[in-house]
Amino acid sequence: MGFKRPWGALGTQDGLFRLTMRALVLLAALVAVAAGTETFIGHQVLRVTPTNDEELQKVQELQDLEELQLDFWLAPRGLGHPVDIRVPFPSLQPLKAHLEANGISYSIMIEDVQTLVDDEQMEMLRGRRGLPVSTNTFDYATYHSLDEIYTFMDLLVAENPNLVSKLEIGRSTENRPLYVLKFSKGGTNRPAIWIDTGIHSREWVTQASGVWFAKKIVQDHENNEGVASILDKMDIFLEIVTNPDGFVFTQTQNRMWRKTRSRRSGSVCVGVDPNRNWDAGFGGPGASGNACSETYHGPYANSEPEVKSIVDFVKSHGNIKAFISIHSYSQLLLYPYGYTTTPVPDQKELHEISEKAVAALSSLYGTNYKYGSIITTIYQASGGTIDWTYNQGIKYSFTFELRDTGRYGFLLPAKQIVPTAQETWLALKVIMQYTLDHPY
Ligand code: 0X9
Ligand code: ZN
Repeated sequence: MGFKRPWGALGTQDGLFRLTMRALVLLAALVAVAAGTETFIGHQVLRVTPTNDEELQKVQELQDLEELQLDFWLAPRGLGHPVDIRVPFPSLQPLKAHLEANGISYSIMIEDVQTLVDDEQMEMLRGRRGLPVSTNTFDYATYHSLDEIYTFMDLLVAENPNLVSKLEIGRSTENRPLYVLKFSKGGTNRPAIWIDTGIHSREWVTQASGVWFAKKIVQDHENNEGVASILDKMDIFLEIVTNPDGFVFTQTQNRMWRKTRSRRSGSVCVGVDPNRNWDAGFGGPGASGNACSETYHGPYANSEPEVKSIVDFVKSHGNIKAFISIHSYSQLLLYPYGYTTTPVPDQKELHEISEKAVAALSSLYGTNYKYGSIITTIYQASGGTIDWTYNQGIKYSFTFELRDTGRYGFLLPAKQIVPTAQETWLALKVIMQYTLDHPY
């Protein structure tokens, strides 16, 4: 009728939907600001891939520039390996100028971090109807709160009392229970497999995968293609939310929180890197003594209750034969050591198992994984989980870095949860089956 709406397609249902969505996102942002939640508006994730020593040096130096508040999603690993940096909006221009001045090229992996955080938030709110009531109707394809995951565990135990039980191995700094699911067909102190997810709280696909593994174990516990033969001889222990304080913090205050939430006098900075706090090369190169660093090793080994509780559990159990600690992202399967270049005595065997596990993983969706020792494949990291477990005599000590390779990084869309868990499960089964077949 000659009248043109200034907002284009808004007359259509689609336009209305988009406007509603935008209003909801805006509302969510306002609620976030009101709640003191960290926002990432205008933050970008930049990728730099050093190609010579000078560039590598320059990129490494960036880690010490506290004023820029850079968040290294992928720390420097060496020549030819990408470094991913979340850059707050005010630091973007200075950093880009600095890189350009030094002739270092970069690409933008994520244009606006907050957009992905908003998308994730919207996805979580979609279809949320209170706490889960059954593990059969539980939505495995979305991210969940701590309460939902803890309720899921109770449901799983209640539904399968002869297979699943829940242990409290300790309490977090903020006094949250540290729960471990035990899958057992009986026996006393059978040889066992340990799996943990979520020790770094922002690596959300790992806790979500842990939930999926728990259900999968129950579903396949009588299936010989599944875990029947494994569970006939061994127990499985699964700690899904290994860093609950950090996890709650990622959902209420700061999506990008990695560490624990312990405080110490003399520093305003909170938290310890729980993958630098173990008693294996503790405090050595590849960890920081600066309490404000994302790789702060803590005041002493096992200072974090989240770590100490596992240490005590592993020691008192005394019969753990495989220990698998799950992180994201990068698509890697790693074995010790991280703190020293000295190869482990079982290097050849661990390498062969990794090759088979990665082949199984890739067979499902073609996801490409690399594998090797931590120090040769990623970087030197001291005080790490599996270096300690290996030195305790747990030969089959592995750690995964799940999807992806950086398109979304820690903000992996929820629709990738189930495929990630499914493919990872194939690799886990290879390691568990090998452990069963090679008693020691
Ligand atoms: O730096 C780390 O702790 C690990 N990378 S992460 O992005 N997940 O923080 C790498 C260290 C190697 N050890 C393990 N992956 N456990
Ligand atoms: Zn991690």
